[in-house]
Amino acid sequence: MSGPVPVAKSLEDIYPPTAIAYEIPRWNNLLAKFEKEFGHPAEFISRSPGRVNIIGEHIDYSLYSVLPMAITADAIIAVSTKPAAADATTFKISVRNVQDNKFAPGEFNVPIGSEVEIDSTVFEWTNYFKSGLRGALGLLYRKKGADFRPCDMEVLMDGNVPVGGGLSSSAAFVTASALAVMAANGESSVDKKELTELAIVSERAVGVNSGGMDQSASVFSEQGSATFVSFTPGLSARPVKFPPTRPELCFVIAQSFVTSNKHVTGPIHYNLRVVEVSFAAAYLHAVLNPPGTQLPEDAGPLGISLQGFHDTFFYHNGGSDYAAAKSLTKEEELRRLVEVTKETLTREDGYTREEIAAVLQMSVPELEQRFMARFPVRADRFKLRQRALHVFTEALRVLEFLTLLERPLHTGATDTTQFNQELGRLMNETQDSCRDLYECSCPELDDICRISRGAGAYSSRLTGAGWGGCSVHLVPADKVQAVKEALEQQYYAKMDLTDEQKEQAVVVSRPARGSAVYIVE
Ligand code: NG1
Ligand code: MG
Repeated sequence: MSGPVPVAKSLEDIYPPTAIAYEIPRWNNLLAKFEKEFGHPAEFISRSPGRVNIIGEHIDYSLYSVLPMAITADAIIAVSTKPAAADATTFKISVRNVQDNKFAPGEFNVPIGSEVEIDSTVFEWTNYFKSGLRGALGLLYRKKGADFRPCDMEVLMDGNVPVGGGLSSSAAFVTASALAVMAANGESSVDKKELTELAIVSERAVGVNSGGMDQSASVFSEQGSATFVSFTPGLSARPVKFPPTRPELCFVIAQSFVTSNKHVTGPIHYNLRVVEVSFAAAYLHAVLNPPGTQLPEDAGPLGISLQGFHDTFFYHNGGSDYAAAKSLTKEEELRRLVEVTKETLTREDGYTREEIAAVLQMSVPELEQRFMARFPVRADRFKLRQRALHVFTEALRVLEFLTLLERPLHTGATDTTQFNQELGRLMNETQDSCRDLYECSCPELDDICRISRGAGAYSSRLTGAGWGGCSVHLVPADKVQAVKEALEQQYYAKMDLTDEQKEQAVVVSRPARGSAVYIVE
């Protein structure tokens, strides 16, 4: 799946046939509006989709593999460029949104040769463009040298991934923005891996210490396949097809309409979880690996990860279980880690800063400086046991899910109900673990899952960060309507929703394509 981001020649190269009738007027509107706003036509459009995560929740930042898929909804960004004037010390970016009643235009001048500043304490939609810009510029300066002069850009964006809904509108926007900046500055061929890596790091500038699942799904995905994303050693992604089943399987996405704004809740939700799993990695390492062994610095948001502990535990020369590892499969390694976590992290009620600092042989201020300085968190106790148990069991479920998908089904089987149910069981276990161990569900999402399973879904679970947002359901094709109706009657009817919200509430989604550039002729 590596290689350059494709340059699309027509919308058929980007969308499934069923979406074309909707996309043509949308793209024409973007181009017409661009010309009206800026007085000349756009040169190209960059595009990156949202995603739904099938399985592997809250483990990407612990560097365990995940299985998301891109959706059709996306961010499309029309762009025109102008070379920076010879004597200019800054270049200028003008960013507008098709929905200008909701998203005010932004204009900023960036000093040539310096990093783009982003104030993550102020929540502005243009921050997402800036974060793509910042990442792309970093790469461009590295590639083209210090003399490189970025061009001025005029930008008009249209996004139809629901915001704050767990479908990663943020990653769609950041990756499309970074791609736009690369293409604007003459990179006609943008490497998918480079684009993804820069988008992962630069999205953190917006204030969320996120993992790399969303950007990977958004860039790498191929139509008709889910995307298996791994983070070690290095980022990689490969397509995974669902085998034909009977009954046919559908992915249904249902909104909870509970908006979880990570910029507000980060210190008690998302960013806190990143700290908790990093603490767990350091703690398990300190107790279980031989003194003097270093936990390797890695691509985790805080520079260490449970995956790093895992590798050190089994594979570091002199690491404690080194010998045993030789005969263990990855699944068995994870089962062993579940056992040692239960034996080592025994406190159900969480650990204090003092307790963690003592085991890590640091002072509390040192601990805070190391783990909580860049992204502040609010907690007195840190639930290392529950968080680590979620991560190891979820990483295991992802592998089991993949094994099921890749095990050849009996071709021509007239009934694959058992297989469908096995997939469903794993996804349901994810929901239980998210609710009980990771505490990232909410009563509304729990309700949605209960209703949908009651109406015939094999499985229902939150998708994305949780605490609100979206849910994903694996549903036999002949039960989709029943699930929809049950959710309408038992969940949405109680809410005060606009017509647009009602229309978007429950949709069937098929694995869609990743990022692309389209040159306007
Ligand atoms: P959402 O909230 O759906 O964008 C977030 C993270 C992911 C991953 C999931 C949980 C961002 C950009 N993404 O997704 O990296 O950790 O939560 O699995 O914050
Ligand atoms: Mg997001």
